[in-house]
Amino acid sequence: MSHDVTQRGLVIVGGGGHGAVVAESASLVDAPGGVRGCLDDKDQPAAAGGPGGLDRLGPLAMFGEITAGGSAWIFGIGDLALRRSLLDSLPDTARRIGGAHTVVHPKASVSSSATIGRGVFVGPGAVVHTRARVGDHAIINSGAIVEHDVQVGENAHVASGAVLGGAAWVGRDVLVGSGAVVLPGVTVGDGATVGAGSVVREDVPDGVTVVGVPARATP
Ligand code: JB2
Repeated sequence: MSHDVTQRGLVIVGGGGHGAVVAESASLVDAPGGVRGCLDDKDQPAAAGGPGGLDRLGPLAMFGEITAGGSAWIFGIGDLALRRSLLDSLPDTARRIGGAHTVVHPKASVSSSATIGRGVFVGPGAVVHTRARVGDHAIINSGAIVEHDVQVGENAHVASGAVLGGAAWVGRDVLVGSGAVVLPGVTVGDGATVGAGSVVREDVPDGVTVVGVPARATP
């Protein structure tokens, strides 16, 4: 096991199921220096070991060293609150971004007029359309559709099969659950959660969870 943070290679921050997906996707594209391994608190995280398994480089507490050392890295963990707290543990914006590396699966489709931030993961079958803007560290997961002129905030997660209609606006740290639909032009505020399969027809305030068809705030 190596703890040399200056080594080349992409570090996956989190070694569970999402880490495995991000690592496999990165291995199919041009990750700088290949995939070096993962950080995880478990000695034997799910993404480690076995054929094609990741090396575990150390615990999540090494995140600061990894970013300060200039390693290329990407979050490989789904928990948005944990991702946010790791980002906020870093001293300033420059270090937050550092070597954050974007991975776009080769079977995703991203418009040439879309803007994709740093540290973003775009999964297989996802579509990011004309003039959409995707913020740093966001996840556009497998089969999600981000329509034209949509904005997705920093560290938001558009889960598998979700659809964001044209010019929808999704804030930072938002989870849009699997298969949910946000109708065109609708705003989902920072830190909000949209339950899986919901259909969001009206704006969602910051921090509020909505579920159902049509989506309503949970009490
Ligand atoms: O505080 C923690 C924590 N500390 C370390 N909270 C959570 N949730 N996980 C923590 N970990 C490490 O993250 C665990 O040791 C574990 O190895 C990893 C989480 O792996 P898991 O497979 O449980 O979840 P995931 O984040 O990789 O994937 C979730 O999000 C994806 C986007 C799942 O819900 C997936 O189904 C989903 N596709």
